[in-house]
Amino acid sequence: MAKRRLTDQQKRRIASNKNHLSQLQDSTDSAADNQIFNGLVVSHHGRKLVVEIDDGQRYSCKLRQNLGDIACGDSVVIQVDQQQHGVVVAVNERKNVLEKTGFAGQVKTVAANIGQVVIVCSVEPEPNDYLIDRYLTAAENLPAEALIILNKIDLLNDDNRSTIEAIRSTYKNIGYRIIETSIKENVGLEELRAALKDTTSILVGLSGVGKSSLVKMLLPDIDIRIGEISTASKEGKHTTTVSSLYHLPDGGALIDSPGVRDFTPWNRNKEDIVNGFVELKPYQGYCKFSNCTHTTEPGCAITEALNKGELSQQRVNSFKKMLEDLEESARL
Ligand SMILES: Nc1nc2c(ncn2[C@@H]2O[C@H](COP(=O)(O)OP(=O)(O)OP(=O)(O)O)[C@@H](O)[C@H]2O)c(=O)[nH]1
Ligand SMILES: [Mg+2]
Ligand SMILES: [Zn+2]
Repeated sequence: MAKRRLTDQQKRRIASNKNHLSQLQDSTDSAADNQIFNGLVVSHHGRKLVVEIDDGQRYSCKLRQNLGDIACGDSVVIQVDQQQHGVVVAVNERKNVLEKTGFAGQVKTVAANIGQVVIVCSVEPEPNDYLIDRYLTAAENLPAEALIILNKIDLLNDDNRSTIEAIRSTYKNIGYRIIETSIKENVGLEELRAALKDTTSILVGLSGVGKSSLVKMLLPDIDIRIGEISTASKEGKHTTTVSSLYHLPDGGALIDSPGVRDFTPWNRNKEDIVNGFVELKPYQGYCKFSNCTHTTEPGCAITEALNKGELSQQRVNSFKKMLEDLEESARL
């Protein structure tokens, strides 16, 4: 590969990003024999990242300590030495960033520059509606499109049908798109393929719902681990441990992420929660009491709408639970 220094255009682009100017100057001082590229973070594990540059070449890169939390989907500047070792020297401005709270309340970056959050649920393991609502809140606040996948519909039977029906109608009624898929029976895959075109989507959801299986189905040639689910607990075994980005043949990219283990919401404040429940927004501010908890107060606009059948009880429960969880985390 031809040795390349920073072009004037690259210099201008980077220099315009004031946050990273000092980092870049720092790096170019010692860059005489190094090549500099713009690239995309396609996987990230600990302090090691894999960065893909424009021509498709991938470099395993280290991370400068002062750059903060970098994630899959980040656009970065890397410096590659003669041994082909890369170092990330700057992060370009992000469009958005998806975060979660891990153990002990620590906020972790899941992915950056997301166009669509694809919430993958399955017939087995059974969907968790509070988790779906948390992801929808996150998507609304990024902001990014939200899409719900109901995978493994080949496993529908008389025992689980009503649960799945309830999920389907709740989210369709408030305007979210749901695609039903089965990898086993080849259902919904073309619809999914079309929905993923020309944007960067991240697959999120419980372990074992089939996120990696969907990626494998769309990109049969890639090497990706698929895990069995436990026959006893019907839960996944956390097979995927690192988020990875894959390019789709029709345009667009797909990030596979590890199944969630913890249930701590990552809402920063009450406004995020209010903004996250699209169908509740029209009622906000119409309760008699400004500090209404929407439980037993008279003149509660949300309770009235619930009684009229205009809202879903499950969604209102999630809304209240998210507000309670936020208060609780503020007390900690
Ligand atoms: N019956 C059925 N099984 C499926 C389907 N899709 C995936 N599976 C199975 O579900 C199990 C879990 O699949 P994975 O793709 O590893 O799940 P995942 O969501 O990536 O899980 P984590 O990486 O742990 O988060 C595997 O045994 C798959 O074969 C489907 O449509 N129908
Ligand atoms: Mg997986
Ligand atoms: Zn109220």
